Amino acid sequence: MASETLTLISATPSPFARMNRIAMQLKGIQFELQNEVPWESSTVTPKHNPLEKLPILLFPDNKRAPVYDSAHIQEYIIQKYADREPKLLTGDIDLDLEARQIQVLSEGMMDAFVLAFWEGQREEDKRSKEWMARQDRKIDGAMRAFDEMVKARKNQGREFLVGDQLTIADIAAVCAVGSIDYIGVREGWKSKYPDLAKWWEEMDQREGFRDTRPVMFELKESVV
Ligand SMILES: N[C@@H](CCC(=O)N[C@@H](CS)C(=O)NCC(=O)O)C(=O)O
Repeated sequence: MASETLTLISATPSPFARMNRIAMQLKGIQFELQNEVPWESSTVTPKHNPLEKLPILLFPDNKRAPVYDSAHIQEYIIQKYADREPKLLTGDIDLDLEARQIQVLSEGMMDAFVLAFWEGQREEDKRSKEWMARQDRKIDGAMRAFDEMVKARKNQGREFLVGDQLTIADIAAVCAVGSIDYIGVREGWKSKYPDLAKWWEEMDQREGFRDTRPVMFELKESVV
């Protein structure tokens, strides 16, 4: 397994795929990045995932079924490359459940962000204010929750969200907060949550994080 090259179907701005890119880079897993625009008709995502979403992990000669959903790909990486450092989980059941919970929160925030983004792309009179407000509440709720976690950990003198080493929780939270920062949908978030901002900025400089930051792509087809 160590020498095989995997393929990650990704999109340059995708915070979901970024989670997997960081984990694979840190573990030294060989992979090729196949960048796609998943909303365009030419995308190959429906061939590999009935949900038509990326990230998707593909295997040489298709010897294994594609693995999709960012959190599930993290699980695959952790389980199948358990012998490689960093482990990205702590080995303690309760702490690891906590790490996975933070990953769920991050993924949910990114999902809400994507839904709000597309709603905002509709013509003004076709947008649902209620729907946008619902997604905005989820994003703001998650930002508040991340800020509270970071503050609590800071008070305990801890650098990471769970345990004493970097885990999938830190990776997921950095990618989720990074998507908000990158698109600029929450101007002033850094002054509203200074502890979260400081933690995020430091984490975002780390190996694996600094070279996977989002890059916008050009969308040529209409989506909504
Ligand atoms: N929950 C999924 C969400 C992935 C997702 O929304 N990916 C976007 C790209 S950033 C996508 O492929 N969207 C295409 C679509 O929704 O049809 C995951 O964590 O992998």
